[in-house]
Amino acid sequence: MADLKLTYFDFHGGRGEPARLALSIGGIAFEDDRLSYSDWECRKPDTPFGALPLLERDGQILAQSNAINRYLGRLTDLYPSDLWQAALCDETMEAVEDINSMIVATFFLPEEEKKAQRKALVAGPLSFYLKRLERRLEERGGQYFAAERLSVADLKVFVLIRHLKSGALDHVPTDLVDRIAPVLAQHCERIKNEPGVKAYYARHGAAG
Ligand SMILES: N[C@@H](CCC(=O)N[C@@H](CS)C(=O)NCC(=O)O)C(=O)O
Repeated sequence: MADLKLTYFDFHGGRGEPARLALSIGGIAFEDDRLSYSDWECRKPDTPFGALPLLERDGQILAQSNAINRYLGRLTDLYPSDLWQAALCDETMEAVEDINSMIVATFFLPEEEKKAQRKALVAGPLSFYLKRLERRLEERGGQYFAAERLSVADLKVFVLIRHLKSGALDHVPTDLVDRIAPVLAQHCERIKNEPGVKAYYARHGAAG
């Protein structure tokens, strides 16, 4: 088995979390390299695109969260082998990336501007994407985003929805998902209760 190291920030969420979950569910040993923001400033210049997460495999580096998710999904049987189902899994992960990019763009704004932009996101594209993600899930049976079984797409959506519901994002109502996309909220609960996901958070002493 190759030597694997996953590098990401030291919190239970974000673009690196689906990869940590996939490795854990797949029972694959890896070095869980968690950086503080001050460590990151020193390491950033030497990374391929100046961003995390990174997966190191036998000394070689892979960047871009969804490339990492696909690779680890294949390694852990959490990525569909059927080409069409794989493409549906990708579609979901890219849609989540669209949402992530919109949210991240508000992180470092002055308070008043952040408030205005987040309210506009909630009223517009964020709600639109959540409803459309829900519709895609329903079209595929309402349980999983691809191949009618757990995949890295479900893990990525779970991490996003949990974040939106957590209250960590000022001006994004914690009941937004429950109100406008209840099937996504149910999906989030279901994935949280997947045995591998539960076991991961229990090991890390986190609520999940
Ligand atoms: N397209 C990239 C985006 C990566 C990205 O923006 N990562 C953020 C954390 S989620 C980051 O490294 N931020 C710190 C920085 O840009 O210095 C991916 O999906 O991996």
